[in-house]
Amino acid sequence: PLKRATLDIPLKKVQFPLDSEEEFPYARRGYQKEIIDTDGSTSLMFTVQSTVGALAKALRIFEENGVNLMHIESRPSKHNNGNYDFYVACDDKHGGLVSAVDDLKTMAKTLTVMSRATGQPSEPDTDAKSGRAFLTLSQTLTVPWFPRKISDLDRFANQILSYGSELEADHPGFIDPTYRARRKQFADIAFHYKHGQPLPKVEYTEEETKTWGTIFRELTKLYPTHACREFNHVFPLLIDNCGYREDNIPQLQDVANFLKDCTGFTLRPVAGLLSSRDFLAGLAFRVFHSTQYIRHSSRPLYTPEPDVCHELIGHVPLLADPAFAQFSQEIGLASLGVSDEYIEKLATCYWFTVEFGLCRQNGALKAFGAGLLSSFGELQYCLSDKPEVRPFNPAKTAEQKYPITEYQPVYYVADSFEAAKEKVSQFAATIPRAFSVRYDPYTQSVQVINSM
Ligand code: HBI
Ligand code: NLE
Ligand code: FE
Repeated sequence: PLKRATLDIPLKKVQFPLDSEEEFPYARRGYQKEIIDTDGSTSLMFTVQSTVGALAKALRIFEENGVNLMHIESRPSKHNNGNYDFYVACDDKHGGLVSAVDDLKTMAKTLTVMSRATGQPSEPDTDAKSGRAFLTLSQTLTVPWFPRKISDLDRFANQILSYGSELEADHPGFIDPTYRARRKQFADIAFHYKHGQPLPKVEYTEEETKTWGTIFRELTKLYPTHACREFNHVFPLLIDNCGYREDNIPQLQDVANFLKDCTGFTLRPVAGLLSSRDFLAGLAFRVFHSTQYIRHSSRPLYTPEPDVCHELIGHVPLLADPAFAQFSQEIGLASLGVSDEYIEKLATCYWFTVEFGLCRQNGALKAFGAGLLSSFGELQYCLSDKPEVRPFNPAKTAEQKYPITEYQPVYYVADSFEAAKEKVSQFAATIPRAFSVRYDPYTQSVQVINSM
């Protein structure tokens, strides 16, 4: 039986640039799903029996339905003798895609629709014995659109999540009009950024630099005893090479140059919070979306939101570590095209490692999570005897609920970045997905391989 492809589930849209006060992107999570339906963002993957004219017949279907093809690839199917896989990207300006999909179903052996506008994807069946995902013949799947090349990340720029209910409306950053105007400036810079451009240079105010200075000074006191070995190894290099100083907020471009040399990671300015799906997809390309604004000066030592201090002090040092970079990319690759349910699980694994992870080194607990390493308050708390600590185990950790505006009640402990990466790959292999992905660093693109 054929399943119907769902191509247009309406989701709430956010307009950008944001001008009304209410739409100012602010807090983490608790937000609704807001996806702008971008054009040209649907791809289809289908398999046809290799007979004379099979491709021409399939192409005619697009033509007849007024669907413009922007890209096409073909290759022999992996397991099905005599079958060919086609991968096409199309632009559905005239709305003929739904009926083209219907027509294609009459001839295609399998059909996968990957669409930015898809809400919940359908999932492939899973073989009871091997646990592997497979497609039955003529089964249509919908898969959420995901970037296939690094410049596709430009599409995320206008998909910023607006504030949720969890951050109190009396938060200083929320009511101070000068601060809000400044935040709007930063949002505009990021909104106009395109892949390949130099990272925008920002002149920070005296007040902003002072806030950074307070954080920098207090945190650097704790690192020798509280941060993991890899972090303490890289931090002095950032001081030497990237202008990390108490009286200077480093520029994203200088930091990105350094990261590029260490692990190939790059930074991209981002206007605010991205959805977990988009944020994780960036990691698949070794791109870290970085905010450039700074937290409100009245509460320097803890903020629930990412800001330039959190990104540069918390995240950047470990993105320069090869094993950690690989671990981060692994989570990113595992996330491409999976269902919302699994995005949530991977985001939770990300939360308890990259953001709030602990590790054991020479018998002592140390922090490696960026949310800990950028918060003077939580960095002390996490190694005290107050919170609970458990071993990191992706399948179980992925189920853990967590607060986002206060210190974590539970932390997870990884043995090493290599071991954590291995565990994440094993977990990723259990996620149902009708295709596998392979990252090609030469072209900075993801190859999609029909794995049925
Ligand atoms: N968006 N801009 C931005 N920065 C983050 O650190 C971030 C995000 N979206 C989601 C997210 N982090 C994670 O906590 C996970 O949900 C992936
Ligand atoms: N709580 C962190 C800090 O104050 O730097 C930010 C966490 C962002 C996830
Ligand atoms: Fe973060």
